[in-house]
Amino acid sequence: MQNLYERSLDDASTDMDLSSHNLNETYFSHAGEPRKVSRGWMALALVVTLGIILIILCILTAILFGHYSTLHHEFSSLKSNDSEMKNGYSELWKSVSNIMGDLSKLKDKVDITEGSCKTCPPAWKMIKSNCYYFSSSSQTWERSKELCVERNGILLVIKKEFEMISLWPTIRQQRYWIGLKRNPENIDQWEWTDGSPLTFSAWNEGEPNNDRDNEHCAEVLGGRQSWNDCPCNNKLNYICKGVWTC
Ligand code: 2F8
Ligand code: CA
Repeated sequence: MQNLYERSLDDASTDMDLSSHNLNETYFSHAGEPRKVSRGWMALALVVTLGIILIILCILTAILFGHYSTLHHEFSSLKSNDSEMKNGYSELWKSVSNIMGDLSKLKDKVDITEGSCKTCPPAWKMIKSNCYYFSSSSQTWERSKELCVERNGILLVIKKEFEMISLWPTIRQQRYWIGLKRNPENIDQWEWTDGSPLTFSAWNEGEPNNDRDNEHCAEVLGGRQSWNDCPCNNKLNYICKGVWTC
């Protein structure tokens, strides 16, 4: 004889069996053995999907690598073009500078005492029929030389003393670079920027002294109406001379 508690436990157990049976019915009746096949399909599908993803990744990597190689190649050729252009530009610049020097020498042969200019470009000064540009900004010696060529002139080359004398009133107390530099192969030898040697000099007393072995360019000292050697990297104002055109 079961008591009420035992009966209700039995009922509950029967319910659980039933629901478990139902579950088996719905899950295993159709699945049963096929349950294993289904897992196999899922695994296969997973492998296929992963395979496809892997292939897509490989293709994308190959495409990206292809793009990278093309870009790298283009970048390298741009870089080499750039350096070729820079070399060409610097060669061209040297040629222009040399031509300006040759013109200056040629002009010296033509002009005995004075220049032949009737007018000068704006900001240039006419002195004894020559045109000169007295800069208002200061630059290194090398940059001053370039800037004079850009202005169709030459960093001041003076072949005769009377020309130097004609410039002092305009130079006044200022210091300016002139186109005179030591020959790098023989530092005791001074050369004008047109390549010609000194034909006269106006060195200040005790100059050129090559202070600290670092004074390879020449300046005019307006206050002393003479020349001094000083470091080429110093920044000074500069004087250009119109060479061929006025
Ligand atoms: O006393 C002359 C001497 O004066 C300066 O050096 C102290 C000049 N230096 C510069 O202008 C940088 C020297 O060139 C000059 O000889
Ligand atoms: Ca000096």
